[in-house]
Amino acid sequence: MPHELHVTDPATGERFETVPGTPPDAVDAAVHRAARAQRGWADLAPADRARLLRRFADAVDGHREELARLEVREAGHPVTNARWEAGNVRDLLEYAAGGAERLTGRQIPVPGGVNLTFAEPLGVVAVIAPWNFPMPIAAWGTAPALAAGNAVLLKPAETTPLTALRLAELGLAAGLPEGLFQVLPGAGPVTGAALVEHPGVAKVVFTGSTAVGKQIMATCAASVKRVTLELGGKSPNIVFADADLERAAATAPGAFLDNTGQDCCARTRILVQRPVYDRFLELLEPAVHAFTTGDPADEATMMGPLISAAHRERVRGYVPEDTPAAIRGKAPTGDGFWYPATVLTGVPPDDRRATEEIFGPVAVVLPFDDEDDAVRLANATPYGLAGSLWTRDSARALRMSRAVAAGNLSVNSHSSVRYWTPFGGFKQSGLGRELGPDALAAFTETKNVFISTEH
Ligand code: TXE
Repeated sequence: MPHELHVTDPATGERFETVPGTPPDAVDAAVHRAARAQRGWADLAPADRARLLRRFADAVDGHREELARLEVREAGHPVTNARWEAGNVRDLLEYAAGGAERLTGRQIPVPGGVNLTFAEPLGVVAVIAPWNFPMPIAAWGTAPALAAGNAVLLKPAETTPLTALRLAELGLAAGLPEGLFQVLPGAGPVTGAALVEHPGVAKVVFTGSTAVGKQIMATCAASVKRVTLELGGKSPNIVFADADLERAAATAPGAFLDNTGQDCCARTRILVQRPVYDRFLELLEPAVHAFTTGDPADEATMMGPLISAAHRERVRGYVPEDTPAAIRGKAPTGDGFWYPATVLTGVPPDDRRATEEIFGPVAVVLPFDDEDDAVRLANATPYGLAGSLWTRDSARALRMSRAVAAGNLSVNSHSSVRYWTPFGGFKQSGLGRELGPDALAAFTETKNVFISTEH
């Protein structure tokens, strides 16, 4: 059954483009085309693969503003963020190109012969991307997979197919072989499911909800298909009484409002040590109000709308806009999927607003007594993606870094993502790691070969 995707501007609610979805038989044809292209690609000298990936990176760089504007239109991201996102795709392609050149096997001494290992590409990789960071997350899977000699079939989210389609055009124009990197827009349960189930797909890289991630992992288990999962989060921002409180409060809004809270690393549980709890809230209030919300095309905008009307309903399901709040920012009214920055206090730590991923600009502030209490609260969710620790005591920072069960922690900072450091989740936040020096290893299979020298 053919299906269509309607692309809507989240800032105005206007539908401005319709994209045909990819039915299962077209997925099948795409897998076969990708498999053919992959064989030639894997046979290229690594330096030649790297050269083409660098050309692709240059093409992205040359179209950075166009890609950023497309992201503003279909995802509602502030234009300054969208430019960073397009730049991140370029950086990833360049970094992966270097990885292609350094990918080698090993020779391991054994008696009676020679033992070699080969880093073999997997074949055809499916990258299923979400709508919250459509370009970067697509590239996190695509760039290292291509660099390691694989073909990639990218399925963007229903709401954000346009930047992905443009990236595929740029890749082709930069000289990537036809069929090697294809974008298959479509509904998750149709196009996504067909990719996950296809026997010709060797690996699925999925970023999205924990519920769909579990389903995909179960389907992959049937054929032991490789899988990398980046799922949700409910990350803590832990502020100790000995912290630089001004800095902690000034930066806390960005850590849960950036991308309108639609960020798997969003620090939406702000844990504050009791003696500085009131003071922290006093400092937080003006910082939340300073987080300008409005037209994403405006250079000064820091927060745009939510992605869709349906998603806003989901956020409202947790926190209706008339819920009493300790701090509530201002958002535009009228058309567009607007929702104001919201800070809740007095929420019990086991309340679903304090434990489940809302994926909107909502944070809860919870008091704690000491390190043990902070660790207990920090770890009291099924998630373990990210977290921040604010303290001037470096021994405490290290103790806490070891005790908090999360894949990405930052001390006196909120940064969790750099393309050259590893990223991924503990517990139900995911499986495997992306980015960083080992990113290519997730797209190869180690083959061990022993050659006897006896006669
Ligand atoms: O996610 P889905 P949704 C979380 C966040 C959000 C919630 C729901 O809490 O509110 O998930 O968002 C594809 N087989 N995150 O509904 O459905 C789908 O088409 C194969 C966190 O948008 O998981 C899209 O491309 N694919 C997150 C992708 O999966 C399927 C980012 C993600 O969509 C499929 C996004 C299926 N059966 C949401 N069903 C993060 N980790 O950053 C759907 N898809």
